[in-house]
Amino acid sequence: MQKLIEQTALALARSKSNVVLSGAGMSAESGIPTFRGNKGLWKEFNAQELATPQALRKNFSLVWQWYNERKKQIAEKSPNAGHLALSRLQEIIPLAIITQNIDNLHSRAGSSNVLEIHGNIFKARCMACGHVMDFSQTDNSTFLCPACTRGKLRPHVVLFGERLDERQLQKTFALLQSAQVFLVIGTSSMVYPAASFAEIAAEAGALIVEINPQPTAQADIVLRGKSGEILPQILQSLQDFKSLKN
Ligand code: BJW
Repeated sequence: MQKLIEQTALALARSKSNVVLSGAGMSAESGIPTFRGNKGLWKEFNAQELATPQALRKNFSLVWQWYNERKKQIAEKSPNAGHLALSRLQEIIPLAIITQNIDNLHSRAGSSNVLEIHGNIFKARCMACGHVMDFSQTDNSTFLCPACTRGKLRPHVVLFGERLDERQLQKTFALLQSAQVFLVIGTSSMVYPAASFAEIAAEAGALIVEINPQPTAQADIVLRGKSGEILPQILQSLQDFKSLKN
């Protein structure tokens, strides 16, 4: 494993464009449940009833209740050693982060350049005019948009069957084309379009590194383990290279 970590650190140090794709496993060590697997959210909750536009139309308040509960739980959690290592890496090497997570933990760890392609649970969006705003309320009332004053607010998240934001997708595809190293961290790679990003980056010439305790995507370097343990080791190794060079 140490050799693979050093190989990854060296590749990151040499590359002009490093890109991370993170998924729910990135936040597992912060105590936020993943979606799939034995203890995943989809074992306990029905995605069709809670995370689709049909559910939002049929049972608006139930969907809000579910997101409010999760918002309260997430607000009590903190970034873990993996989030902090990525944020520290951004100070040393060029590194962009594409995240499927809506938990805001990359930003709270101090990371910049984060594309939240599935939205952000601490934001709401107007169903009439599309205005997006910070939204910390967790009571289950229906709120109207302060911008247009007529549309209902919904959670600013991407539900199954909904399109991802076009501008975010354009930025994402530009990153996939330019990436020299692409780190796939803590995602089962089952949900599209994110599940196709590693393949697109590989076709464009990126070295693919996967960090996950379970086998998932095809990768050139597979670091089998928890991101909160492996990312700090990559950071350490990269700092060692840099100090040797100086
Ligand atoms: C660790 C770890 C540790 C654990 N360290 N790792 C067939 C039928 C129906 C639909 C489709 C279909 N084929 C394709 C689709 C489309 C659909 C889709 O992909 N479905 C698949 C399930 C098949 N996709 C969509 O609908 C997307 N939109 C779209 O495609 O639009 C196109 C369109 C075109 C034209 C008109 C309209 C639309 C939207 C997808 C939105 C996903 N939304 C959710 C909910 C978001 C809000 C919320 O959080 O509530 O996003 S679902 C859920 O899955 C969430 C996640 O972001 C996403 C991905 O999950 P992730 O992150 O991979 O988590 P897990 O749990 O799956 O995996 C965790 C991993 O971590 C595991 O591998 C562990 O081993 C690992 N791990 N501990 C490192 N410590």
